[in-house]
Amino acid sequence: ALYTLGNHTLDTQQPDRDILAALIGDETVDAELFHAANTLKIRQFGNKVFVRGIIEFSNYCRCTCAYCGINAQMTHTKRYRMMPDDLVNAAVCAAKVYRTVILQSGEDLFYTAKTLADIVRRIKEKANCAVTLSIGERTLEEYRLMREAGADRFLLKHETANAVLYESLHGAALETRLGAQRRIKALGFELGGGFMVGLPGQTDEILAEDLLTLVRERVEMAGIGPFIAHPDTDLGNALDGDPHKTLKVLALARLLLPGCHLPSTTALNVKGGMKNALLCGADVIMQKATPFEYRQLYDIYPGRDAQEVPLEEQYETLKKRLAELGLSAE
Ligand code: MET
Repeated sequence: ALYTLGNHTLDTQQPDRDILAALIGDETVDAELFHAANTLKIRQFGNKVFVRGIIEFSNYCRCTCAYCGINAQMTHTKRYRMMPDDLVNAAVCAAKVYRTVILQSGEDLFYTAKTLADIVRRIKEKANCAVTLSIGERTLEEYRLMREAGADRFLLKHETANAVLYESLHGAALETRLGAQRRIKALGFELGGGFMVGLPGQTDEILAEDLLTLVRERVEMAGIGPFIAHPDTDLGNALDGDPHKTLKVLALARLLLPGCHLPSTTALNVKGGMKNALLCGADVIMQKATPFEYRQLYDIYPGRDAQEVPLEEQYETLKKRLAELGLSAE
């Protein structure tokens, strides 16, 4: 499709990096951009919002991601991990409310691929839900065990498409991450990618490259959230990402990837952006289904909602909020 936005023309078949960057930087196009993204989202999904339950089952992590409050260097973080039986039970409970359950953790090798595969298999035996894994980088053979056990989808964001910035934040090469995404995709998982908006040193050209990376890697879902500085990390004094710019990038992602699932990310919700996200391209919401005792401890960035509201009640509250926007939970 061709979109005329202000004095820019975006060809979504042949998206141009400089045009995307110019659109991100030009505030006169915002109203038109948001309108185009919302129109396309409604054409794709009607007034439906897909609601997922996420269980954050371990905050142990071997990685040193500079932005992350549970990275391996956070020696003051109180660590927890759920035992497999407890995780299966929590997932089966979550599946009574949500049709998709996301299992997320730090990169915690306590859970071997076989352990994770067994967990997935048991959940799929007991509950009629889709299972999404978000557990970081593993080998092809490890991912294969999880896929064969019935895991449907996998979230692994590229975080930033700029190789220098990626390496400075992760102490590892961007190609390593892209390689893991390609293994996931090759095994037939639905691949969820995504990135942060407002990282220190990020430019609009880099954000344009982030959008093109989603297209190139053929992601089926993409989480796009503002960077939020965690005070205990090396980036503790950095400025947070701009929620408004995040919405613009989200809207552009909708135009580039019409059928892609785009959550209103938890980080954007923290910044009060949920309503706006759902009105400019997002079609997915993630709700916490982590057992109450662990919610505070999964401290990846500050301001996250650790309220102890039972899942059914949380879901009813969300449905009411969505109804006020003319949307219905699916
Ligand atoms: N460790 C996983 C990843 O990096 C899950 C999200 S980060 C807490 O993809």
